[in-house]
Amino acid sequence: MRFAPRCDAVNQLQNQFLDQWIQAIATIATPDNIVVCDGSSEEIGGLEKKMVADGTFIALNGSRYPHSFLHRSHPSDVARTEQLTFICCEKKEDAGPTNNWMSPAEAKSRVWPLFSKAMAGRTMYVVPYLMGPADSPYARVGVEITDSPYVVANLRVMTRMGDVALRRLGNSSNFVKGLHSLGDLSPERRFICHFPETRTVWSIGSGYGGNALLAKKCHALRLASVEAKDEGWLAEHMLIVGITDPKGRTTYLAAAFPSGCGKTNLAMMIPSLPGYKVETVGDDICWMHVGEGGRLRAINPEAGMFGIAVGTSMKTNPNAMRAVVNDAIFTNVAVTPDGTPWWEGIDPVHPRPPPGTIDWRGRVVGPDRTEPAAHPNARYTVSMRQCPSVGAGLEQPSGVPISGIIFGGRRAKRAPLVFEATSFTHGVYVGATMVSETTAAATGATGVPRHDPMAMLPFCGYNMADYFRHWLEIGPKLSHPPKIFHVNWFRQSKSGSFLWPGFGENIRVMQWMIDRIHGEADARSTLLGHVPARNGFNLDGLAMGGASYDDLFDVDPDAWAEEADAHLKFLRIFGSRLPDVLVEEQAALVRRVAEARASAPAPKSSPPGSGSTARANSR
Ligand code: SAT
Ligand code: MN
Repeated sequence: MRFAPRCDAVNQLQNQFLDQWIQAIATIATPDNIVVCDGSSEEIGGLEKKMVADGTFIALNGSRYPHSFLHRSHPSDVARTEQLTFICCEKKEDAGPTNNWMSPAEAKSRVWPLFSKAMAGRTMYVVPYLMGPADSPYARVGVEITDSPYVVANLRVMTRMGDVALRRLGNSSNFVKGLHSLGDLSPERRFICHFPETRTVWSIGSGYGGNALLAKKCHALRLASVEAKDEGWLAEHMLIVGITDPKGRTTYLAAAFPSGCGKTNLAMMIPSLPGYKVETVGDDICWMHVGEGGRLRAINPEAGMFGIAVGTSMKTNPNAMRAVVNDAIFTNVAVTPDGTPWWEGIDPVHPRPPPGTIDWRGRVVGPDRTEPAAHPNARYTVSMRQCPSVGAGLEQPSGVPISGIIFGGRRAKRAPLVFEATSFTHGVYVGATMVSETTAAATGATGVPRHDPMAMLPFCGYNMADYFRHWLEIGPKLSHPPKIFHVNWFRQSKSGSFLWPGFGENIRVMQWMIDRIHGEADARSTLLGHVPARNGFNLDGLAMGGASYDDLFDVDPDAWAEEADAHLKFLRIFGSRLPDVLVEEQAALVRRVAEARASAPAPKSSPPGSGSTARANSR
C-alpha cells in the first residue's frame, strides 16, 4: 500500500486528525492506492480518462454535449434505499419513530466488518469538501473517503471540493467523516448508517445518488439537522429562489417539497407573467440561520444539482436544459445513436426515442418497446453556475433573507392550489402534517400518499417530535418571521388530468404570496387558512381547460375531517415527546371543520372541472 497524497495542502497543513482517520480506514479497507483529491481540472481529467477506459463513463457527443458523460448504475442500485438507511445514535428514542435505528454497537458488529478489505484492488479517494460559500461563516467542512471515481466526479460538481475545503479546515478536527465503499453493490449488504454523536457516516453497497454522495443528504441534511437543532439553526430540504416583481422588489422564498415533486423546476422557473424575474439560489437543500434584524438568512450548501432528467424539457424547464449541455454527468438516461442523452419527456413532440437508442441498461430500444428507455429516477449532475438563472445569492456569505416558506406535496385531491398559514405556529403544524405521494426518487411503490413532514421524512437525523419543537422555538427568535404557505401543483380533475398548468404559470401563485408578504393581496379565510380572494388571484389569459377558481381552491370540510383524523393518528406516533401546541392546532382544525360543516351543510361543492393539462413528472 502506498500513501501518496497528491494535495500539497495536506502536507503543509499536517492535519493530524484527517491523517489519522485516513490511515485508520486504509488499514481496514486495504486499498491498493490512496489519492487525496485537490479538486483540480488535471485531477478530474485523469479520472475521466480512467473511467472512460474501464466503461464507468461513456463519453457523449463531444460537439453537442462537450465534456459530458453517461454513467449506468447497477440495475438494483437506482435510487435512495430508505429501508437500508439508519440513524445510529445511542438511544433509540432519539432517532424517533420515523427513522430506522441501529445502535452504534450493532453497526460496529454488522456493518463495520463489511469494510474489511472492501477496497482491495481499488483506489481509495479522500475527498475534502466544503458545504456553503468559501467565505461564509455558515459553511461546513466534510471529508468523504470513497472507492468510487464516479462519486468523486459528482462531488466535484456538487460541492466546493479539494484544496478550498482543506484550507478552511486547517488543523481543526471539525469535519464530518463520510466513509463510502461500493462493496459488492448487493442490496443484501447495503447500509447507510449515520452517527450524529460522532458526526460520521458509513455507506456501503450502493454507488447511487444520496446513498453514495455523502455530502448531500447524509451530511447536509441528516447530520446537519442534528447540528442545527443543537446550535439553533435549520437544515432543510428546500429550494431557495429570489423573485423580482414588476415593482422592482426582490423577495426570497424557500420551499420544501419531497424528492421528485418539482423543487428544481420551481427554483429555475421562467415566469409566464411579464415583469417578473427569477433568481435561482438553491434547488434542494437550504441552511437557515437567524440573522441580524431577526430574519432568517439562507445559504445553499451545495454547488451543483443532482436533478431528475425524466420530464425535463424546453417546455417544462428551459433553464435546466440550457444548464446541462456541457460539463454534465448523466446517470441512467438513454443515449441516441449520435451520442446525445435522451429521456422520456425530453421532446414533447416526439415521445418515442429515435431508432437505435440504447436504454439506461445498455439495451437497444426496439420499436415495440413499452417500458421507459431512461430510468424514472435518471439524473443529471451539473454545476449550479451553469444555470442561466443562477443568482449572486449562491455565493453570498451571509445568505439571502427569507420572507416566505412554502410547504408542498403532491396531492391528487383535497389540498388546494395554495393557502397561507395564519401564524408561524400554524405554519409549523401545516409543515408537520404534510402528505405527499411517493415518487421514483426512493425505491418502493410510487404514487402512495404518506406523511412527509416538511419533506424531511427521509432526511431528519433525529426524533421528528424534537424537530417540530425546534421549529416552534425558532419562531419567537424572529422579529420578522416568514409567512408560511402550502401549495399543491398536482390537484386533479375527476378524469385524472391536472387542474393547474404548473411550471411557468406557478408565478401566479408566487405573485399572490409575494403580494401577501408585502400586505397587498386579498385573501379569503377557510378552515385551512387564507386562500386568494375570488377576485384577488390572477387567472387572466390562462388556458385551464374549463377548470375554475373553485376547482383550484375548494376546501371540502368532509374530506378535511378525515384529514384531521389522519393528522392526529400520525402525530400520536410521537407519544409524549410531541409538543402540545401541535395537538392544540389539530383540535383547532377540527373545530374549524365543524364550523364549516355547520355553516355550509349542503350541497357539496361542484366536482372539479375537466382540466386539460398534460401529465408531467414534476411541475
Ligand atoms: O437523495 S438523492 O440525492 O438521490 C435525490 C433525492 O432524493 O432528492
Ligand atoms: Mn432532494
